Amino acid sequence: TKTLKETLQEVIPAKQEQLKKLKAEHSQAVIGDVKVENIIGGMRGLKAMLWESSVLDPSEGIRFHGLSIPDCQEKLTPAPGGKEIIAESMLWLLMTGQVPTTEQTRQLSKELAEKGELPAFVEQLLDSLPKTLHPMTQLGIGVAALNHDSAFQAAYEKGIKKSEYWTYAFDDCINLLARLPALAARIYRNVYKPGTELPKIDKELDLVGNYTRMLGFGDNQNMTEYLRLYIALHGDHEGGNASAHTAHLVGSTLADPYIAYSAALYALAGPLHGLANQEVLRWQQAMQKELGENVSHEQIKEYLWKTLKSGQVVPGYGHGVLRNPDPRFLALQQFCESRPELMESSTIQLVKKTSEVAPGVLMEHGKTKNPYPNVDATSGCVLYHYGLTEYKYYTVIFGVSRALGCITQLTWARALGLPLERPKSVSMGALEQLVKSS
Ligand code: CMX
Repeated sequence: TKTLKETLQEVIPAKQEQLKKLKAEHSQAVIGDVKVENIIGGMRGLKAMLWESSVLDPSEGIRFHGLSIPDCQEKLTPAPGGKEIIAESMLWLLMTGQVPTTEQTRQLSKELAEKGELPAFVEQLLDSLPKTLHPMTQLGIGVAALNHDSAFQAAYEKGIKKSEYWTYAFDDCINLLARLPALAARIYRNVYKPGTELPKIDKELDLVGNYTRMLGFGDNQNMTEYLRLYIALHGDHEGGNASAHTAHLVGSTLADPYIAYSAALYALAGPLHGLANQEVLRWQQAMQKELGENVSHEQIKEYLWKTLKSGQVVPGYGHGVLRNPDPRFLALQQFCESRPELMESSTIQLVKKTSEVAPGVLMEHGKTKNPYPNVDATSGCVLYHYGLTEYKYYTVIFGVSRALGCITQLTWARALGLPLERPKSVSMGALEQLVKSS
């Protein structure tokens, strides 16, 4: 059986050829206009970067190399005894564009488990951080510190050819992913369960199986399966979102994958992006506290208006690209609906009821281009139900997941020899001149 790296080695030349042809034959072709609204509107809608592993369609949502979420649920190998997509099979698909065999998936699980231990100095570094420091800040620090052992940085210092960049970047990427569960679980233990024993990595388990065990939820097969699905679904969402774009931008300076991904984590830590899943739980809990049990749709509607009138956003709703309910939201809801015990949870019921009322209220409010729920609207409530109630930790789980897409891009950007990213900025005065002369 070929390893992931050997498979990549086989698929890279064709992609390099495709890019070469695009450059040679179409470099000057015009594919769109730049409007003033793109420049002052956060570059929405501007097609300005290459990203191979997934494409986000505004109405139907994400596809990974052409496969929708239901396609992936049907085709990608689950863990032994499980049903949900696992990180390894999703990574293989993202990296190579191919659906891996069960044997390939298991081999990758083994490789990740073997590489998963943290260097002692990183453990000490994490243990020395104040417990009051946000878990996302801690994760970014831990990931950046792993660059102590960066193969890419060492090779670059020694002097390597551009054509060799990707193999060192790939090795760093795999080591980074392998170590994320131990890193993220250590932060959880330090902050929320001090004094409890962190289990060692089980070489027979998949990445997320190990992560769940290290968090202390390994006995709960439902939680393990939920986290497998959660982590596979949050892995990649094309390139323009803030975390993915940050990893790509920083990586384009030839900073090694660890620091590039550390930077991406801090983009993920903003409330308009990944931190929204923490915000949803915080907001829903405040709603529950104010309104009590058995909340009616009418009461939720009033609470939504109160949030909007106080000038805040409704967390978990809206999207920069999507214009329909997020299929990741639908897949997580489906997970709940297939388990009656989840549907009885008051937290999950409240999230569901909110999703039935919020689109109408947001439409009436009339600002957001997308009144529907995004994945963050529901991702936290299942964690909460299973006992992972510390919602300031939720974005760390997103951070373990988003590595899948970012390390894929970091590897491919080096394999394709993509250049330093450096768009042109303009001042308002220059923009006025440009408008006059257009
Ligand atoms: N609640 C209230 N107002 C909202 C809103 C929401 N959920 N979503 C958008 N709006 C407002 C915007 O703030 C903006 O208002 P202003 O004109 O006053 O600035 C207006 O509607 C237009 O925004 P938009 O074009 O529809 O949305 P953007 O592309 O600018 O922003 C996003 C997208 C996600 C930041 C925004 O919808 C939002 O803030 N949502 C809540 C936070 C959230 O759930 N983020 C997670 C997104 C998914 C992820 O990345 O994880």
